Amino acid sequence: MQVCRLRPRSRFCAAILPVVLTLGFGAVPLSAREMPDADAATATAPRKPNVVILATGGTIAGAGADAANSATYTAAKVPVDKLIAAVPQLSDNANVRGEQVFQIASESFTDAQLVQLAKRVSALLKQDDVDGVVITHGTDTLEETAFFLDLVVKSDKPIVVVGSMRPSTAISADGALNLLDAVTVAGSKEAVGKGVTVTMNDMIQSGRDVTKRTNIVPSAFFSQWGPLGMVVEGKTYFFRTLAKRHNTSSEFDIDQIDSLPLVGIVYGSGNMIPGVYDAEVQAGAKAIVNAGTGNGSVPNYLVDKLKEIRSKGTLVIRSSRVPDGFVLRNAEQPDDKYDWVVAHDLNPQKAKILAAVALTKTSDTKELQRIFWEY
Ligand code: DAS
Repeated sequence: MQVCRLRPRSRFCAAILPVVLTLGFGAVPLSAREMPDADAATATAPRKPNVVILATGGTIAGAGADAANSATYTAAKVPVDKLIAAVPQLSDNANVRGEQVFQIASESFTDAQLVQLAKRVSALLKQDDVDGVVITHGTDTLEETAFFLDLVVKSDKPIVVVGSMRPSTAISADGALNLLDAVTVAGSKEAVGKGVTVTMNDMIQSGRDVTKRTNIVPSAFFSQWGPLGMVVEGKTYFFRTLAKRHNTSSEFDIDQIDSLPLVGIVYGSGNMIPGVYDAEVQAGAKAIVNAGTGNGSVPNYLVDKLKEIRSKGTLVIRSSRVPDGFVLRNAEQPDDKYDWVVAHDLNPQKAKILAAVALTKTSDTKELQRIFWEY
């Protein structure tokens, strides 16, 4: 087209040039800089994140007899490939694949299963082709699993634990959107380094802080220090970060843990039974979390029993049955004098998880107390 180069404004060139450019365009390798915007965008668009869904059971995999059954159903029925197939939008934001690790209601989780799950999460996140992991889980002990993974998986890649309060067969089931939100967070760069999260009811909760506060409604999960953020229509919005050590800043590593020491919990009330503590020690408990009344109070008729089991080597950790606030050391009880540990703001079930993890490294009460301040 030497002619057009010389007289580009001629009628002939004006007519022929677009045709030549169009015909030739496909054959001429243009750099992204020269491509029209649409092609440049495609050429430099970030790849979709690769997210693995580890299914363990729970209501999110539950099925009820009737659409009106929002609370009467059987948990842990639907397999992971059906969970994924039921939400085709999952592939909008990520490349997703699933593994069925367990198929149980989460009240049945054992420490051995916690360790097995954490080892699988850790192994997957070491792979360069895995950007994040989602764990579908029953809601009953979801908070313990999320906290455990927060403590022992040495990766900053997003780990998101998700459940549902209604089975997929119920009217206004919450599982599909919770799962979509979980995959969004697991694939988001903003979630890197934020600790293990829990996506329920549009909220992004910290696995360390969150607890199941109501046992029926979709808004069941709550963190007394507030959620980390929200996930809305495929986007994550973070408004705070976790102040406590977690994942890569944790001193604990699931690759160095094969089992967890036994830790018991005794729930505080009036007229308690001292023999319960002896039974827990005889059953092998290395620590007992005392879910005391008020600020972790211990009845006067139990103080000697707790001092006795401490003197025989069992750790005593004062938590509280009161959901919010935190247990003050040396306030209601002379913890220094009795060599007891306080659980700070951790509820009894989370204090049990942290105590078990800490006991894989130390049984020194000063070290234990440091760990309860820092995690
Ligand atoms: N039993 C409950 C559980 O598996 C059902 C649920 O809420 O997920 O935790």
